Amino acid sequence: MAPPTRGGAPGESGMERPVHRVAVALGSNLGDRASHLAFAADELRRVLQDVVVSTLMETPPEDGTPQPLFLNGALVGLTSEGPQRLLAILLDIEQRRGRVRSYIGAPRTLDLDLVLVGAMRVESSTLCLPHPRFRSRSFVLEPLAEIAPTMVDPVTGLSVRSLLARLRHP
Ligand code: PH2
Ligand code: MG
Ligand code: MG
Repeated sequence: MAPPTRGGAPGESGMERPVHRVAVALGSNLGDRASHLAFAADELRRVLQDVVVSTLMETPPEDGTPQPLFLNGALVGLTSEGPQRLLAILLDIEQRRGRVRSYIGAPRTLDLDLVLVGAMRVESSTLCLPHPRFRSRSFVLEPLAEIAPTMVDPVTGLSVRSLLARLRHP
């Protein structure tokens, strides 16, 4: 895979794709949760540059049937891959950790959600960007605010820090 460009001086072809900052939400509530999340971070370090991983936090399950506590975190990194390719990479990592989709919202060994890809907005049958529910999820905003407080939601124009403050003090 060609290394991503960093903007600024173009290379010989002048056709490099732009680099964007990506935010991924990490979750697990089945099996060895910490090891599933560590696996995901290791795999994502192979495809993203300058990866930063948040503290992991145990959180009660939100909006679903009663199920085990989650271990949640967030990860940011740089890439020139497009969103569909990133989604395919995340789904592949989930599968290699034994993710089984028995029903919507089922407990999962590993859930990797694409939250933000730079300022991109995507609405396809397979992918919505920004993630449609991340603004109301403290288990996404809290760890993300720790590692990327100034990252901006292109829909509201608010930073992750502001989104978290708004969620805490509506
Ligand atoms: N993920 C969900 C639904 N509910 N609750 C917590 N605490 N953590 C999650 O990662 C989570 C959830 C859907 O993916
Ligand atoms: Mg999810
Ligand atoms: Mg998911």
